[in-house]
Amino acid sequence: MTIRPLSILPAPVLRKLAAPVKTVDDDIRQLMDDMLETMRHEQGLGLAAPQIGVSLRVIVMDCSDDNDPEPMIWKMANPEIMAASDDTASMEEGCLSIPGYRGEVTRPAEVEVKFLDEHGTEQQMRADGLLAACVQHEIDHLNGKLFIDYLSRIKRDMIIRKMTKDARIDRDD
Ligand code: GNR
Ligand code: NI
Repeated sequence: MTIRPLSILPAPVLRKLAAPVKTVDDDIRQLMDDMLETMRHEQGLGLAAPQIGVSLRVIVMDCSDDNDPEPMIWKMANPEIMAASDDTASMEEGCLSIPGYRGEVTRPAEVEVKFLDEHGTEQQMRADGLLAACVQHEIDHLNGKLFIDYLSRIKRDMIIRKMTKDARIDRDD
């Protein structure tokens, strides 16, 4: 397993539509494991392939918590939201690709997601709470969407402006 460098806003790969995985083969399994290692290294709850510069529809998550001893490690290719609840939940979100910023995001409280597991077998999962927010946040990444797109235009533009300026300063070092 390898820790891979993160793509940070305004990296163009974060705004692209990621391509579907054709076959879940050893390369995809390697990608999933690298993503899990990178996510853990960065102390994130989830990671989408575009965040390490790979424009493919692959996400990983580890939303294990103290109340629920069951490990919640997920590796998904081509995840799709099949159903979403009408009732919503708000959560303070952050993103490893937008370090230093957080914002309140409102999303469907419960979702059903269809995906291919690391063996290429079709699976379905039902999520609520933090896991529901996380899986929707990761699937958004595959569609070039970021949590800041749910904030007010003024907040979003402020974050983009600051991150773009920081990127320019970093390049000039
Ligand atoms: O680490 C993360 N925390 C988080 C908190 C609330 C909702 C979603 C997330 S995902 C984020 C890691 C990340 O950027 N994944 O794309
Ligand atoms: Ni993110």
